[in-house]
Amino acid sequence: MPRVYVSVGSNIDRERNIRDALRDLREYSGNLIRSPVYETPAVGFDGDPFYNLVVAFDTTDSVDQVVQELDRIESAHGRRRGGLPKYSARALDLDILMYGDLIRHDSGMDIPRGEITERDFVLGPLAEIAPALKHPETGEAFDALWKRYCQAHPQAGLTPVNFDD
Ligand code: PH2
Ligand code: MG
Ligand code: MG
Repeated sequence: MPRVYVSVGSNIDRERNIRDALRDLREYSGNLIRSPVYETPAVGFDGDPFYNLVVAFDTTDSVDQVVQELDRIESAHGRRRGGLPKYSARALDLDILMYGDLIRHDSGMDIPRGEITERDFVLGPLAEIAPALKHPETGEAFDALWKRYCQAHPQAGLTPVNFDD
């Protein structure tokens, strides 16, 4: 059964939206693993800081079904579909990072997601919950990728947040 990894972010009413998203993801998957929650400066635009984390769960659903469910949860929590510039404030953003070792970069899919190796708020939490797991395309373990990222970006700032859900 494939394990799915999902990046979770919010910078609008973030406490409530992250909590609601975790509840819905638990209800959907039954076996949610989550990283700590981090406060991170908005990347790519001037805006309020985000809460970000990464979650994982095992599923028997297809990748298309998982993406559809993530879209449904986003929409249920104030996320308007379509028309959102890539870099803008968002109530809830659920981005699928990996679906088992699937590689699929077509028809709107970017799996494994390029952001995994580009964003501290994705790679850091991912390396925490899956340190020994290997990137499906490069074969490198996420703890090694994160170590290298931190060496290359000594100013990278992930601030852990106390978050009860
Ligand atoms: N998501 C974006 C754009 N910028 N910055 C942070 N810190 N966290 C995000 O999740 C994020 C962002 C677009 O999805
Ligand atoms: Mg995103
Ligand atoms: Mg998104």
